[in-house]
Amino acid sequence: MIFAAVFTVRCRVLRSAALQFPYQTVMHLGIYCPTTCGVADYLQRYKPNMDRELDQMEQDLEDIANLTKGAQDKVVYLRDTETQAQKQAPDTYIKKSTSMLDDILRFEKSILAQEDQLYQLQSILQANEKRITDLKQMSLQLDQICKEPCKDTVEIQSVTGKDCQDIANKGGKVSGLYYVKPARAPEAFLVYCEIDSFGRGWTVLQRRRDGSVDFNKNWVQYKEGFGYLSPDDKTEFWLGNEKIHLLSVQSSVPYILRIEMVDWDGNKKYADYATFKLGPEVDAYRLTYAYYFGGDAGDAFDGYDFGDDPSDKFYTSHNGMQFSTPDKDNDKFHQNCASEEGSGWWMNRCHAAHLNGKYYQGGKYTEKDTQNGYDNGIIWATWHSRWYSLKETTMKIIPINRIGVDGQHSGAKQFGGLGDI
Ligand SMILES: [Ca+2]
Repeated sequence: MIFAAVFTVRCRVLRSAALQFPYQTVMHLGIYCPTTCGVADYLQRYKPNMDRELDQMEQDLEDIANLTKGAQDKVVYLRDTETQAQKQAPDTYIKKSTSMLDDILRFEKSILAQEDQLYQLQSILQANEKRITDLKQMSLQLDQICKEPCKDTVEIQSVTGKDCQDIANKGGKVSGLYYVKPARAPEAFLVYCEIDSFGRGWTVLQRRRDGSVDFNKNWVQYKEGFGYLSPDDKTEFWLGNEKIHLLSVQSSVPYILRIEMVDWDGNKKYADYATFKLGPEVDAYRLTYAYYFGGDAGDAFDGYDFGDDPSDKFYTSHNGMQFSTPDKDNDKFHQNCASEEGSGWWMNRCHAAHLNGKYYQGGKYTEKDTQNGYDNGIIWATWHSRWYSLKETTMKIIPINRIGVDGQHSGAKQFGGLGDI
Protein backbone atom coordinates (compact mmCIF):
# COMPACT_ATOMS: atom_id res chain seq x y z
CA MET A 1 0.00 0.00 0.00
CA ILE A 2 2.79 2.43 0.81
CA PHE A 3 4.55 1.73 -2.53
CA ALA A 4 1.34 2.21 -4.52
CA ALA A 5 0.67 5.68 -3.01
CA VAL A 6 4.16 6.95 -3.89
CA PHE A 7 3.80 5.63 -7.43
CA THR A 8 0.50 7.45 -7.92
CA VAL A 9 2.00 10.85 -6.81
CA ARG A 10 4.98 10.54 -9.18
CA CYS A 11 2.74 9.81 -12.10
CA ARG A 12 0.63 12.81 -11.41
CA VAL A 13 3.75 15.14 -11.37
CA LEU A 14 5.17 13.73 -14.59
CA ARG A 15 1.87 13.83 -16.32
CA SER A 16 1.22 17.43 -15.44
CA ALA A 17 4.64 18.55 -16.73
CA ALA A 18 4.47 16.57 -19.97
CA LEU A 19 0.98 17.79 -20.85
CA GLN A 20 1.65 21.39 -20.11
CA PHE A 21 4.92 21.70 -22.08
CA PRO A 22 3.90 20.47 -25.58
CA TYR A 23 0.90 22.84 -25.63
CA GLN A 24 3.18 25.73 -24.95
CA THR A 25 5.80 24.94 -27.64
CA VAL A 26 3.75 23.51 -30.55
CA MET A 27 0.44 25.29 -30.47
CA HIS A 28 0.91 28.71 -28.85
CA LEU A 29 4.50 29.55 -28.17
CA GLY A 30 5.70 32.57 -30.27
CA ILE A 31 2.27 33.21 -31.84
CA TYR A 32 0.20 34.69 -29.04
CA CYS A 33 2.85 35.26 -26.40
CA PRO A 34 6.41 36.12 -27.48
CA THR A 35 7.42 36.76 -23.88
CA THR A 36 7.49 34.61 -20.80
CA CYS A 37 4.68 36.70 -19.31
CA GLY A 38 2.64 35.83 -22.31
CA VAL A 39 3.37 32.21 -21.54
CA ALA A 40 2.33 32.80 -17.96
CA ASP A 41 -0.92 34.47 -19.10
CA TYR A 42 -1.52 31.73 -21.51
CA LEU A 43 -0.94 29.21 -18.81
CA GLN A 44 -3.11 31.16 -16.45
CA ARG A 45 -5.88 31.26 -19.00
CA TYR A 46 -5.83 27.65 -20.22
CA LYS A 47 -4.73 25.87 -17.07
CA PRO A 48 -8.20 25.52 -15.53
CA ASN A 49 -9.61 24.09 -18.77
CA MET A 50 -6.66 21.83 -19.10
CA ASP A 51 -7.01 20.66 -15.53
CA ARG A 52 -10.68 19.90 -16.15
CA GLU A 53 -9.81 18.06 -19.30
CA LEU A 54 -7.09 16.18 -17.50
CA ASP A 55 -9.48 15.35 -14.71
CA GLN A 56 -11.92 14.27 -17.32
CA MET A 57 -9.28 12.17 -19.01
CA GLU A 58 -8.19 10.80 -15.68
CA GLN A 59 -11.80 9.94 -14.98
CA ASP A 60 -12.05 8.35 -18.40
CA LEU A 61 -8.87 6.39 -17.79
CA GLU A 62 -10.21 5.26 -14.48
CA ASP A 63 -13.42 4.21 -16.15
CA ILE A 64 -11.42 2.39 -18.81
CA ALA A 65 -9.32 0.78 -16.10
CA ASN A 66 -12.50 -0.24 -14.33
CA LEU A 67 -13.93 -1.54 -17.54
CA THR A 68 -10.72 -3.47 -18.25
CA LYS A 69 -10.86 -4.90 -14.77
CA GLY A 70 -14.46 -5.89 -15.38
CA ALA A 71 -13.50 -7.44 -18.69
CA GLN A 72 -10.66 -9.29 -17.03
CA ASP A 73 -13.01 -10.54 -14.35
CA LYS A 74 -15.37 -11.62 -17.07
CA VAL A 75 -12.61 -13.49 -18.90
CA VAL A 76 -11.59 -15.22 -15.68
CA TYR A 77 -15.18 -16.04 -15.08
CA LEU A 78 -15.56 -17.38 -18.62
CA ARG A 79 -12.34 -19.36 -18.34
CA ASP A 80 -13.49 -20.86 -15.05
CA THR A 81 -16.81 -21.64 -16.63
CA GLU A 82 -15.09 -23.28 -19.57
CA THR A 83 -12.86 -25.30 -17.27
CA GLN A 84 -15.89 -26.28 -15.34
CA ALA A 85 -17.65 -27.14 -18.57
CA GLN A 86 -14.59 -29.06 -19.76
CA LYS A 87 -14.58 -30.97 -16.54
CA GLN A 88 -18.16 -31.92 -17.16
CA ALA A 89 -17.52 -32.66 -20.81
CA PRO A 90 -19.67 -35.15 -22.75
CA ASP A 91 -16.98 -37.83 -22.25
CA THR A 92 -17.71 -37.87 -18.58
CA TYR A 93 -21.41 -37.98 -19.22
CA ILE A 94 -20.94 -40.76 -21.75
CA LYS A 95 -18.85 -42.66 -19.27
CA LYS A 96 -21.41 -42.03 -16.60
CA SER A 97 -24.33 -43.00 -18.80
CA THR A 98 -22.49 -46.11 -20.10
CA SER A 99 -21.81 -47.16 -16.57
CA MET A 100 -25.44 -46.49 -15.72
CA LEU A 101 -26.55 -48.52 -18.74
CA ASP A 102 -24.34 -51.42 -17.61
CA ASP A 103 -25.87 -51.18 -14.18
CA ILE A 104 -29.34 -51.18 -15.70
CA LEU A 105 -28.52 -54.24 -17.82
CA ARG A 106 -27.15 -56.03 -14.75
CA PHE A 107 -30.25 -55.16 -12.80
CA GLU A 108 -32.43 -56.36 -15.65
CA LYS A 109 -30.58 -59.68 -15.81
CA SER A 110 -30.79 -60.04 -12.06
CA ILE A 111 -34.51 -59.29 -12.17
CA LEU A 112 -35.06 -61.87 -14.94
CA ALA A 113 -33.12 -64.51 -13.01
CA GLN A 114 -35.08 -63.74 -9.88
CA GLU A 115 -38.33 -63.93 -11.80
CA ASP A 116 -37.29 -67.33 -13.13
CA GLN A 117 -36.46 -68.54 -9.63
CA LEU A 118 -39.73 -67.18 -8.40
CA TYR A 119 -41.58 -69.08 -11.11
CA GLN A 120 -39.80 -72.31 -10.19
CA LEU A 121 -40.52 -71.82 -6.52
CA GLN A 122 -44.16 -71.20 -7.33
CA SER A 123 -44.24 -74.47 -9.30
CA ILE A 124 -42.71 -76.35 -6.37
CA LEU A 125 -45.13 -74.70 -4.02
CA GLN A 126 -48.06 -75.74 -6.18
CA ALA A 127 -46.76 -79.32 -6.42
CA ASN A 128 -46.28 -79.44 -2.65
CA GLU A 129 -49.74 -78.06 -2.08
CA LYS A 130 -51.11 -80.82 -4.29
CA ARG A 131 -49.15 -83.42 -2.37
CA ILE A 132 -50.38 -82.06 0.91
CA THR A 133 -53.94 -82.21 -0.39
CA ASP A 134 -53.42 -85.81 -1.54
CA LEU A 135 -51.86 -86.78 1.79
CA LYS A 136 -54.72 -85.18 3.68
CA GLN A 137 -57.13 -87.14 1.53
CA MET A 138 -55.21 -90.36 2.20
CA SER A 139 -55.05 -89.56 5.88
CA LEU A 140 -58.82 -89.11 5.96
CA GLN A 141 -59.32 -92.40 4.15
CA LEU A 142 -56.94 -94.20 6.55
CA ASP A 143 -58.71 -92.60 9.52
CA GLN A 144 -61.97 -93.97 8.17
CA ILE A 145 -60.48 -97.43 7.71
CA CYS A 146 -58.92 -97.39 11.18
CA LYS A 147 -62.28 -96.62 12.75
CA GLU A 148 -63.56 -99.94 11.50
CA PRO A 149 -62.54 -103.07 13.45
CA CYS A 150 -59.81 -105.19 11.85
CA LYS A 151 -60.97 -108.07 9.70
CA ASP A 152 -59.06 -111.15 8.61
CA THR A 153 -59.45 -111.11 4.87
CA VAL A 154 -58.04 -114.60 4.35
CA GLU A 155 -60.84 -116.89 3.43
CA ILE A 156 -60.79 -120.17 5.35
CA GLN A 157 -63.32 -122.78 4.31
CA SER A 158 -65.70 -124.01 6.96
CA VAL A 159 -65.53 -127.72 6.15
CA THR A 160 -63.07 -129.71 8.22
CA GLY A 161 -61.82 -133.28 8.10
CA LYS A 162 -58.89 -135.58 8.79
CA ASP A 163 -57.34 -134.68 5.42
CA CYS A 164 -58.29 -132.93 2.19
CA GLN A 165 -59.89 -136.03 0.67
CA ASP A 166 -62.11 -136.28 3.74
CA ILE A 167 -63.02 -132.62 3.24
CA ALA A 168 -63.81 -133.22 -0.46
CA ASN A 169 -65.94 -136.18 0.57
CA LYS A 170 -67.83 -133.93 3.00
CA GLY A 171 -68.69 -131.42 0.28
CA GLY A 172 -65.60 -129.22 -0.03
CA LYS A 173 -65.59 -128.30 -3.72
CA VAL A 174 -63.09 -125.48 -4.11
CA SER A 175 -59.37 -125.44 -3.64
CA GLY A 176 -58.26 -123.28 -0.72
CA LEU A 177 -57.37 -123.24 2.95
CA TYR A 178 -59.00 -125.74 5.29
CA TYR A 179 -58.47 -126.94 8.83
CA VAL A 180 -57.61 -130.63 9.11
CA LYS A 181 -57.26 -132.76 12.21
CA PRO A 182 -55.50 -136.07 11.60
CA ALA A 183 -56.43 -138.94 13.87
CA ARG A 184 -53.63 -138.51 16.40
CA ALA A 185 -53.14 -134.78 16.04
CA PRO A 186 -53.53 -132.86 19.33
CA GLU A 187 -55.21 -130.01 17.44
CA ALA A 188 -56.40 -129.03 13.97
CA PHE A 189 -54.03 -127.17 11.64
CA LEU A 190 -54.35 -125.28 8.40
CA VAL A 191 -53.51 -126.85 5.05
CA TYR A 192 -53.94 -126.00 1.40
CA CYS A 193 -56.38 -128.45 -0.23
CA GLU A 194 -56.30 -128.91 -3.96
CA ILE A 195 -59.75 -130.18 -4.88
CA ASP A 196 -60.22 -131.10 -8.53
CA SER A 197 -63.26 -131.65 -10.69
CA PHE A 198 -63.20 -135.42 -9.98
CA GLY A 199 -63.85 -134.77 -6.29
CA ARG A 200 -60.31 -135.59 -5.31
CA GLY A 201 -58.81 -133.75 -2.39
CA TRP A 202 -55.04 -133.48 -2.39
CA THR A 203 -53.34 -132.38 0.82
CA VAL A 204 -50.35 -130.26 -0.22
CA LEU A 205 -47.10 -130.78 1.75
CA GLN A 206 -44.64 -128.60 -0.15
CA ARG A 207 -44.72 -125.85 -2.77
CA ARG A 208 -41.95 -124.14 -4.74
CA ARG A 209 -42.94 -121.68 -7.42
CA ASP A 210 -40.81 -118.50 -7.49
CA GLY A 211 -37.99 -118.67 -4.96
CA SER A 212 -39.72 -116.23 -2.60
CA VAL A 213 -39.10 -118.40 0.47
CA ASP A 214 -35.64 -119.44 1.68
CA PHE A 215 -35.60 -123.18 2.32
CA ASN A 216 -32.31 -123.06 4.22
CA LYS A 217 -33.91 -123.67 7.65
CA ASN A 218 -33.12 -125.55 10.82
CA TRP A 219 -34.60 -128.68 12.39
CA VAL A 220 -37.34 -126.95 14.38
CA GLN A 221 -38.44 -124.87 11.41
CA TYR A 222 -38.69 -127.96 9.20
CA LYS A 223 -40.54 -129.71 12.02
CA GLU A 224 -43.11 -126.92 12.52
CA GLY A 225 -43.27 -125.79 8.89
CA PHE A 226 -42.42 -122.43 7.28
CA GLY A 227 -43.33 -120.18 4.39
CA TYR A 228 -46.86 -119.02 3.65
CA LEU A 229 -50.14 -120.72 2.96
CA SER A 230 -52.46 -118.81 0.64
CA PRO A 231 -56.04 -119.52 -0.47
CA ASP A 232 -55.08 -118.99 -4.13
CA ASP A 233 -51.94 -121.17 -4.10
CA LYS A 234 -49.58 -118.29 -4.85
CA THR A 235 -47.02 -118.86 -2.13
CA GLU A 236 -44.21 -121.21 -1.16
CA PHE A 237 -44.13 -123.34 1.98
CA TRP A 238 -43.09 -126.50 3.80
CA LEU A 239 -46.08 -127.80 5.74
CA GLY A 240 -43.90 -129.21 8.52
CA ASN A 241 -42.52 -132.69 9.30
CA GLU A 242 -44.70 -133.20 12.36
CA LYS A 243 -47.89 -132.46 10.42
CA ILE A 244 -46.76 -134.60 7.49
CA HIS A 245 -46.01 -137.43 9.93
CA LEU A 246 -49.48 -137.15 11.57
CA LEU A 247 -51.24 -137.03 8.19
CA SER A 248 -49.32 -139.90 6.64
CA VAL A 249 -49.73 -142.46 9.44
CA GLN A 250 -53.36 -141.86 10.38
CA SER A 251 -55.26 -144.02 7.96
CA SER A 252 -55.54 -147.69 7.20
CA VAL A 253 -55.80 -146.64 3.56
CA PRO A 254 -52.27 -145.84 2.41
CA TYR A 255 -51.36 -142.58 0.78
CA ILE A 256 -49.91 -141.85 -2.59
CA LEU A 257 -47.23 -139.16 -2.57
CA ARG A 258 -47.36 -137.29 -5.86
CA ILE A 259 -44.48 -135.07 -6.87
CA GLU A 260 -45.23 -132.61 -9.67
CA MET A 261 -42.54 -130.55 -11.32
CA VAL A 262 -42.28 -127.83 -13.97
CA ASP A 263 -39.04 -126.89 -15.72
CA TRP A 264 -38.06 -123.49 -17.14
CA ASP A 265 -39.48 -124.38 -20.57
CA GLY A 266 -42.89 -125.02 -19.05
CA ASN A 267 -42.66 -128.81 -19.31
CA LYS A 268 -44.52 -130.68 -16.57
CA LYS A 269 -43.72 -134.10 -15.16
CA TYR A 270 -44.65 -136.08 -12.10
CA ALA A 271 -43.75 -139.11 -10.01
CA ASP A 272 -46.01 -141.11 -7.67
CA TYR A 273 -44.93 -143.16 -4.66
CA ALA A 274 -47.24 -145.66 -2.97
CA THR A 275 -47.71 -146.02 0.78
CA PHE A 276 -45.89 -142.86 1.61
CA LYS A 277 -45.15 -142.43 5.30
CA LEU A 278 -43.06 -140.20 7.50
CA GLY A 279 -41.86 -141.61 10.80
CA PRO A 280 -42.13 -139.81 14.15
CA GLU A 281 -39.57 -137.27 15.31
CA VAL A 282 -37.80 -139.89 17.44
CA ASP A 283 -37.00 -141.64 14.16
CA ALA A 284 -35.98 -138.31 12.60
CA TYR A 285 -39.04 -138.25 10.32
CA ARG A 286 -37.77 -141.16 8.28
CA LEU A 287 -39.13 -141.40 4.73
CA THR A 288 -40.64 -144.72 3.63
CA TYR A 289 -42.71 -145.82 0.68
CA ALA A 290 -43.60 -149.22 -0.73
CA TYR A 291 -42.76 -148.64 -4.38
CA TYR A 292 -42.61 -146.23 -7.24
CA PHE A 293 -46.20 -146.03 -8.38
CA GLY A 294 -45.48 -144.37 -11.70
CA GLY A 295 -45.08 -141.07 -13.47
CA ASP A 296 -43.16 -139.61 -16.40
CA ALA A 297 -40.43 -137.93 -14.39
CA GLY A 298 -38.65 -141.16 -13.48
CA ASP A 299 -37.86 -142.64 -10.08
CA ALA A 300 -35.24 -140.29 -8.68
CA PHE A 301 -36.08 -141.37 -5.11
CA ASP A 302 -34.46 -144.68 -6.00
CA GLY A 303 -31.13 -142.98 -6.66
CA TYR A 304 -29.30 -142.21 -9.86
CA ASP A 305 -26.13 -143.46 -11.48
CA PHE A 306 -24.25 -140.24 -12.18
CA GLY A 307 -21.33 -142.18 -13.63
CA ASP A 308 -18.85 -141.02 -10.97
CA ASP A 309 -18.84 -144.30 -9.04
CA PRO A 310 -20.73 -147.64 -9.23
CA SER A 311 -22.17 -146.90 -5.81
CA ASP A 312 -23.76 -143.61 -6.95
CA LYS A 313 -27.25 -145.00 -7.28
CA PHE A 314 -27.15 -146.76 -3.91
CA TYR A 315 -25.86 -143.70 -2.09
CA THR A 316 -28.29 -141.26 -3.71
CA SER A 317 -31.51 -143.21 -3.00
CA HIS A 318 -33.97 -141.80 -0.46
CA ASN A 319 -36.33 -144.55 0.61
CA GLY A 320 -35.64 -145.23 4.28
CA MET A 321 -33.57 -142.10 4.88
CA GLN A 322 -33.99 -139.98 7.97
CA PHE A 323 -34.52 -136.27 7.66
CA SER A 324 -31.47 -134.00 7.98
CA THR A 325 -31.16 -130.28 8.45
CA PRO A 326 -27.99 -128.16 8.63
CA ASP A 327 -28.17 -128.37 12.43
CA LYS A 328 -29.07 -132.08 12.58
CA ASP A 329 -26.96 -134.48 10.53
CA ASN A 330 -28.76 -137.81 10.02
CA ASP A 331 -27.25 -138.62 6.63
CA LYS A 332 -24.92 -141.44 5.41
CA PHE A 333 -22.09 -139.10 4.53
CA HIS A 334 -18.99 -138.53 6.66
CA GLN A 335 -19.72 -134.86 6.25
CA ASN A 336 -23.01 -132.96 6.57
CA CYS A 337 -25.06 -132.94 3.33
CA ALA A 338 -27.80 -130.61 4.63
CA SER A 339 -25.28 -128.11 5.93
CA GLU A 340 -23.20 -128.14 2.74
CA GLU A 341 -26.24 -127.72 0.53
CA GLY A 342 -28.30 -125.42 2.75
CA SER A 343 -31.56 -127.37 2.96
CA GLY A 344 -33.57 -129.94 4.88
CA TRP A 345 -34.14 -133.28 3.14
CA TRP A 346 -33.97 -137.06 3.46
CA MET A 347 -30.26 -136.97 2.76
CA ASN A 348 -28.27 -140.10 1.93
CA ARG A 349 -24.80 -139.35 0.52
CA CYS A 350 -26.37 -137.11 -0.61
CA HIS A 351 -29.23 -137.24 -3.18
CA ALA A 352 -30.69 -137.84 -6.63
CA ALA A 353 -33.85 -135.94 -5.73
CA HIS A 354 -33.66 -132.65 -3.83
CA LEU A 355 -36.86 -130.62 -3.89
CA ASN A 356 -35.98 -128.31 -0.98
CA GLY A 357 -32.81 -127.10 -2.70
CA LYS A 358 -31.73 -123.60 -3.54
CA TYR A 359 -33.85 -121.72 -6.08
CA TYR A 360 -31.88 -120.84 -9.22
CA GLN A 361 -33.58 -118.45 -11.64
CA GLY A 362 -33.44 -119.82 -15.17
CA GLY A 363 -32.60 -123.37 -14.12
CA LYS A 364 -29.01 -123.95 -15.20
CA TYR A 365 -26.25 -123.35 -12.67
CA THR A 366 -22.63 -124.43 -12.16
CA GLU A 367 -20.26 -125.24 -9.31
CA LYS A 368 -19.20 -121.58 -9.30
CA ASP A 369 -22.76 -120.53 -8.44
CA THR A 370 -22.81 -122.70 -5.33
CA GLN A 371 -21.30 -122.03 -1.93
CA ASN A 372 -19.44 -125.33 -1.59
CA GLY A 373 -19.25 -126.68 -5.14
CA TYR A 374 -22.03 -129.23 -4.58
CA ASP A 375 -25.17 -129.59 -6.69
CA ASN A 376 -27.62 -127.88 -4.35
CA GLY A 377 -30.46 -126.81 -6.70
CA ILE A 378 -34.00 -128.18 -6.94
CA ILE A 379 -33.10 -131.50 -8.51
CA TRP A 380 -34.86 -134.50 -10.02
CA ALA A 381 -31.94 -136.37 -11.56
CA THR A 382 -34.01 -138.82 -13.64
CA TRP A 383 -35.48 -135.91 -15.58
CA HIS A 384 -32.92 -133.08 -15.63
CA SER A 385 -29.21 -132.94 -14.83
CA ARG A 386 -28.22 -132.24 -11.23
CA TRP A 387 -26.93 -128.91 -12.54
CA TYR A 388 -30.43 -127.89 -13.54
CA SER A 389 -32.74 -126.43 -10.91
CA LEU A 390 -36.47 -126.86 -11.48
CA LYS A 391 -38.87 -123.91 -11.63
CA GLU A 392 -41.83 -125.32 -9.69
CA THR A 393 -42.52 -128.30 -7.48
CA THR A 394 -45.46 -129.64 -5.53
CA MET A 395 -45.54 -132.51 -3.04
CA LYS A 396 -49.04 -133.67 -2.16
CA ILE A 397 -50.78 -136.77 -0.82
CA ILE A 398 -54.08 -138.51 -1.47
CA PRO A 399 -55.48 -141.89 -0.32
CA ILE A 400 -54.41 -144.47 -2.88
CA ASN A 401 -57.99 -145.52 -3.62
CA ARG A 402 -58.67 -142.09 -5.17
CA ILE A 403 -55.77 -142.10 -7.60
CA GLY A 404 -57.55 -143.66 -10.58
CA VAL A 405 -60.86 -141.83 -10.38
CA ASP A 406 -59.99 -139.50 -13.27
CA GLY A 407 -60.14 -142.56 -15.57
CA GLN A 408 -56.36 -142.70 -15.91
CA HIS A 409 -53.93 -145.05 -14.27
CA SER A 410 -50.71 -144.10 -12.66
CA GLY A 411 -48.16 -143.08 -15.19
CA ALA A 412 -50.69 -140.95 -17.01
CA LYS A 413 -49.25 -137.81 -18.58
CA GLN A 414 -51.78 -135.43 -17.15
CA PHE A 415 -52.31 -134.18 -13.66
CA GLY A 416 -54.45 -131.46 -12.15
CA GLY A 417 -52.07 -129.78 -9.77
CA LEU A 418 -50.44 -127.21 -12.00
CA GLY A 419 -53.08 -127.32 -14.72
CA ASP A 420 -53.30 -123.57 -15.16
CA ILE A 421 -49.60 -122.96 -15.66
CA1 LIG B 1 -23.06 -136.95 7.96
